[in-house]
Amino acid sequence: MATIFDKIIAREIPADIVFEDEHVLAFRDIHPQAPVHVLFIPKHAVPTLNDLGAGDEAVVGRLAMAAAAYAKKEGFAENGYRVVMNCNRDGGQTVFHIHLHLLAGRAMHWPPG
Ligand code: D5M
Repeated sequence: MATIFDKIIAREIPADIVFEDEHVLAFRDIHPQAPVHVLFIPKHAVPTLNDLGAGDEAVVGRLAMAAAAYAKKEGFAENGYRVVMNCNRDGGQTVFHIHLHLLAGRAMHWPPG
């Protein structure tokens, strides 16, 4: 089922896009939880982590590598950052198109809420 992220990929609704390549799109979260809060999504929609299958190894790998490259480019890689993927109800997932949250610009707490 199409989600709001498909509309962002299709440029049907606006987003503050910070990175794009053939497979990955990254844009600022509309409800930022840190000074830097960017979502990295695959252009090929997969609803949740549970739906990844054989041959999808690169899907999540590309998100992680794009996030790390962005952290280096923006200069906060050394101070550090957090990446999070929420899955289903107890994980707090609200948009069912997998996405990697990149949070930075403040010290993170552990355990997360
Ligand atoms: O995270 C889903 C995230 O998606 C949540 O932090 C808000 C964000 N979101 C929802 N709609 C938009 C639009 N239109 N632009 C940017 N960001 C958006 P989850 O892990 O599913 O809870």
